[in-house]
Amino acid sequence: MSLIASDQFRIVVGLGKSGMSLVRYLAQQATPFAVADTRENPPELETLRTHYPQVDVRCGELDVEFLARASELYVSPGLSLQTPALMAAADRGVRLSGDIDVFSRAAKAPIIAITGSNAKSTVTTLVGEMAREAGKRVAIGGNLGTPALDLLAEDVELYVVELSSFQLETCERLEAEVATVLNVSEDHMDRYSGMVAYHLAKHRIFRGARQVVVNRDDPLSRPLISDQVTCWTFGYGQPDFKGFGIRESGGEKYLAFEFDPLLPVKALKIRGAHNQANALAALALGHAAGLPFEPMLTALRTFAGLPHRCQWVGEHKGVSYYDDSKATNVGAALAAIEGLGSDIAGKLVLLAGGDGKGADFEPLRTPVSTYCRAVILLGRDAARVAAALDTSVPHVYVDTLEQAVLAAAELAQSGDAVLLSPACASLDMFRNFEERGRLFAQAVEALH
Ligand code: UMA
Ligand code: ADP
Repeated sequence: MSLIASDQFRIVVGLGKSGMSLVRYLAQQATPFAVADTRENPPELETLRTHYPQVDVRCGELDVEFLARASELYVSPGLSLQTPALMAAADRGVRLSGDIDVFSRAAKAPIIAITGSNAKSTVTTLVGEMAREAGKRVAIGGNLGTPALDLLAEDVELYVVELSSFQLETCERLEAEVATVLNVSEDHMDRYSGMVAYHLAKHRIFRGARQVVVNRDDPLSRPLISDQVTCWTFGYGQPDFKGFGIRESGGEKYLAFEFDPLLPVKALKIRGAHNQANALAALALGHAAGLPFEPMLTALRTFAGLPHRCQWVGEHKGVSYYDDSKATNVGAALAAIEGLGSDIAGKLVLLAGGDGKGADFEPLRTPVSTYCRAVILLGRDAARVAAALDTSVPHVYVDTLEQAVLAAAELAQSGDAVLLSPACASLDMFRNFEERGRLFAQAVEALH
């Protein structure tokens, strides 16, 4: 393949899952391209060499001269656009783009696009289940599992994609049928210059959207849109026109649309007030996309939640244990503490700490004081978490998750819940949040 600068020549930067999906797509389209990755041995190198031996791959430090030969770079969401070599290529007129732009241009069916600091995977999966239940040929993925480009197929009737702020940074115009920013709270402050930059990245999801879904309880979720764009809302309060919310009828709480109750809250399998908001968001997105209520409500009745998201993993001596290992930021832990704390008879023993990603833990102070009997701390930023909490709630420092579970079991009383909701990433001690959650469940099992 020749490397003459041309309007056609692309370079895929980053050979992980999304990079490999671009390779497959570009090869199928017969678009000339090469691949670069800063790692000596990127995860998909073997796959590329086996199936596309003719493709030029450059591993190790990015070479600006090489990158500048392309008209466009498809940059991995894992790489910051502030990477000096990428900025230098952009200065030389190379366009920086990503897999989501390519996906949106290629997709022929409507797209439901979901971002937010938290609850993306839960809501994406739930909307996918609703569409399936409604008999639609639906493809579900994006940041969640299958890269967006790998979802493309002729017979798909609806795409439901979870998008991260990293993916949205390189997305010029998504043109979703329905788009939402579920909520905005601090995350990834090790990658962004501040909340404004993070917020701007998330709100790129609304570019070209025909309908939007807004969280009434979070002003940062509200886009600036024209009157032509239909706006649906969700939130805990009573809903009004075009709104989903909670209504009481006969002393019972219901998920409701406008003035009509739809489903008793107690029919939901997913626990906590935050999951009621997630159910309402999913209903709003599905309704906007034209899904009928009946199958959507069936999906809500059966959805038991995703692993590691406030997942019940066992009971011991009258204490329930919940794995919320996916709570890798403060906003997520906050939702779990308030959501579960207000839902149980006793108090919470919270397990927190890990890689704090530069976050401010101050917002945890009041909910921890209100709902927690004690806090067990572990990981690199344990002391930083502790420093933000009220000293009236006892703190215990431990070195391992096994010790954490033993300490929690000692302190918890019957009717309490032990909640692993670390407010931190797991990477300082574990391979990923899944491993942290699995080891927690094993330690709980070992109590018996
Ligand atoms: N990296 C390099 N050099 C490179 C390219 C990547 O060092 O040239 C490193 C970076 O540290 C980067 C990591 O490798 O963070 C992963 O990059 P990758 O290109 O190998 O990633 P993919 O396998 O393509 O996975 C990406 C998303 N990862 C990130 O955004 C970090 C996956 O989201 C997503 O599922 C996948 O595309 C398919 O769309 C994961 C994630 O952690 C689950 N997302 C973050 C989150 O949810 O908080 C945003
Ligand atoms: P994401 O894909 O955005 O990380 P998940 O659905 O995987 O979202 O949930 C991650 C964590 O976010 C959960 O473990 C929970 O602690 C928290 N969470 C769930 N629902 C909400 C919500 N509505 N608001 C804030 N945090 C939430």
